[in-house]
Amino acid sequence: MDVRNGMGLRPLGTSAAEFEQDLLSNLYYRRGTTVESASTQDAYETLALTVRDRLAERRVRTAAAHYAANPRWVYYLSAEYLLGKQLEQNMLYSGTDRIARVAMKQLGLDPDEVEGLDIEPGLGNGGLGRLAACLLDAMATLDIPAVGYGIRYDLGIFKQAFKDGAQVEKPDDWTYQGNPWEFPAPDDQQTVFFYGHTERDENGRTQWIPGEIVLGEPSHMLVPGHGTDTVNIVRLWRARGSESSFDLSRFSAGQYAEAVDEAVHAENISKVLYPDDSTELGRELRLKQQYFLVSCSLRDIIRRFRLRNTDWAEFPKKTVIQLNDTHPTLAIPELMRLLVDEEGLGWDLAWALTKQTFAYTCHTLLPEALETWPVHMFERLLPRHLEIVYEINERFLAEVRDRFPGDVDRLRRMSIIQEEPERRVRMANLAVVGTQAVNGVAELHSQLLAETTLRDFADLWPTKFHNVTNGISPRRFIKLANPTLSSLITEGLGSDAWINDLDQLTGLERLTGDAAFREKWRAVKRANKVRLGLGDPDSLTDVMIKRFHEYKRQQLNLLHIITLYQRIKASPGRAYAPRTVLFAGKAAPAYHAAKHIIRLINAVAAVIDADPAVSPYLKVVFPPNYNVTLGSLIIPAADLSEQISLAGKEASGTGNMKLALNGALTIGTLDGANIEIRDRVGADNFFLFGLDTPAALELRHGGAYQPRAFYEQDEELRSALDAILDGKFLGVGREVAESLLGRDEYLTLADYRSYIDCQEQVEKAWADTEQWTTSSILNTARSGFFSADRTVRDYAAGIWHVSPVQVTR
Ligand code: OX2
Repeated sequence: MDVRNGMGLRPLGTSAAEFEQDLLSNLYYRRGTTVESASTQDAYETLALTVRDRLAERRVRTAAAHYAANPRWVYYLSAEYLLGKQLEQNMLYSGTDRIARVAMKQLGLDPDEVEGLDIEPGLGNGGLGRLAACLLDAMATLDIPAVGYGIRYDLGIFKQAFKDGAQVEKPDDWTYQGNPWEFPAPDDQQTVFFYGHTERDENGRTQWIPGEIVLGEPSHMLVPGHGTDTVNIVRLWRARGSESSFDLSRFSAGQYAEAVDEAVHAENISKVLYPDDSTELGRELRLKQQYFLVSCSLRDIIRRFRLRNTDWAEFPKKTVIQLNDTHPTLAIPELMRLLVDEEGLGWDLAWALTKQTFAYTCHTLLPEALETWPVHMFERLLPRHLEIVYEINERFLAEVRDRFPGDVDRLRRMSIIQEEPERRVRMANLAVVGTQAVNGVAELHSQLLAETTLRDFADLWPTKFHNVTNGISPRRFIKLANPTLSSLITEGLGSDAWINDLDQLTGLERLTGDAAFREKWRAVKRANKVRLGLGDPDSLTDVMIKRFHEYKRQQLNLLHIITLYQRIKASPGRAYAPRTVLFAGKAAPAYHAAKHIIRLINAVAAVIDADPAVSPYLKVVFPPNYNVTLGSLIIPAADLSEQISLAGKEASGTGNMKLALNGALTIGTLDGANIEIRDRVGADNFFLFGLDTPAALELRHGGAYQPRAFYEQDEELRSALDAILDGKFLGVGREVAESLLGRDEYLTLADYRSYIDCQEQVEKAWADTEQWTTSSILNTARSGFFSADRTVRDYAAGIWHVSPVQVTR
């Protein structure tokens, strides 16, 4: 049924002429202007609305189909989403990309200029936030009823700029010009409590008397599926002061700042993504954000449940809530509070329902990345939740005591409350105890989680632990990012069905023998380098794009660059294969060691650039402000993908998958999903180096690791580090060299020689263009497994137990 007809609305046309009419109409009625006087911003907003209208119609039908089916829903709770730009994606998914451009030209508008105004909502930091976006995309594409919940931060991830080579951070006021993709939903506003105390009422029920009340204002963006009519949503909450938070009498008395004090305080909750947590207040704000997200979302989930259901026993049958890392873990005690205190359910029933409802994805192995909150802060902000956590813990520890009598050490390790050196709430322990499934994000990661980080829990509940290897959206990361390669693949395979069925890429394998296809393959890669516009398109484009973190080891890449530089300086006459090394990524504002690495890279780049003996062969580029948009330009241009973290540290990586899918060869360690990439693309098409996890653990924890010994034994390594220490690179970066010679936490010096040798293998392979082309095609052909569609199918079958709901016309 066409819902519009039922409502007396005219269907939206599919021709360029009809699109043009709708553009004119939206320009007139929504922006109050005409083509003659429209600004580019008017044109952009109008284009967005005209595209959005086509998806809105599908959204209405999706909501109707879902309501009728009363299915089991997936609710994805995440503090971060890196959705990327919306316009191009929504044009593709609504099938309007071609007609929209024709219509704009008809109206005398420049499509590229207009589309250039689309902005990227940077509501996340890195892989975790982008994974959330890829999974939403795949859920919609697979017709899974789902809602993503998050926070509508006023300011997204900071904009990175360089000043004298050092990172500086600028605020990202992403909705400064408005956001045409957003639908406000004021009717679904929620009320959130903070602080205060608890009381027992006459029935023995606990009541939380709050000390602060904040409003959660929802809006949503559309999450269309590709090649289907399903349009899901991502609902984002923004904090608002309640009406009473504005003090009119103070305002009248001229106390303007004091008058809005309370409102500002409330609104600060959704002000910035991950506020600086180097102060106590900053940390409390972050905990507040987490509870704000959880409280608004759970009430909304319950509201939605009640539209079609009355019996609480049905709740887990209709609801699965996936916790994206520990940030939304407060949802567990919050659901208990709602069920026990507000709904009057008994503890045991409430706990059974809660546990069945939740699942938890862990994204790290680094102990320092496992969140804990001081008990005193938790208690002040969320007094009732602390009582509930204590109760959960007490009952849980009784179970452990039963299973492992007398094992006091185990109790201490597994307790949700850490006692020493300070009492803290361990969020990962709470997340494992309160869920029916826990998963890691790559095979190695899941295995290590069960053997090390969460070992005691895996002993207790072995079947609770799963692996779901991450994946990426083929729509975003090849179809949209790499249109020329996509066309070539479609031409080679004879259809574009591979976009929603990425395993079909294996059909490219037989084309490795087709000379004309190979020629086109190389031409596409070259054209993508020209499009990127950084460095010689005929040079080996060597790419490292990711957050800056010592465990990821950008410093190892840098040592290789310095070694190359010194080799060229030492033997200038030789013919070196030109290489462009590209870095992109941000460092956390307070992470000084990472910022030193950034500064040193920029200094090395400048020194090389200024040296005519070296610059024809080696170039280092570092475009600032890496984000989804910039990634989409870099990834298609890469020949070599640097995935060089210390083995056992990178949970999965997803950039590694994007680069392989776009025909880059990987140089990498046996870490995270690199292992699965290598298994699939074949060892011959992957450059492996470095310690594996057991060797790294032994070296690190054997206590005998001495980075200085490597420095002393290896002349090239010594000379690279000495150059930094001697101030050869604008006097910058001594901290980096000193840290490597001091503790070298991530065994960079131990892996240096193996890495350098492996890079020589890369050079040899690059010299054989034909062999490289074959490897490149095979990397793409064999990357189908890394589609987020496969990831979502794994979640659906192994953890969520949900089925698709078709949206019919
Ligand atoms: C990242 C992990 O570091 C990365 O390895 C993984 O691919 C990504 O999550 C998606 O699973 N914060 N970000 C991550 O983990 C945490 C914690």
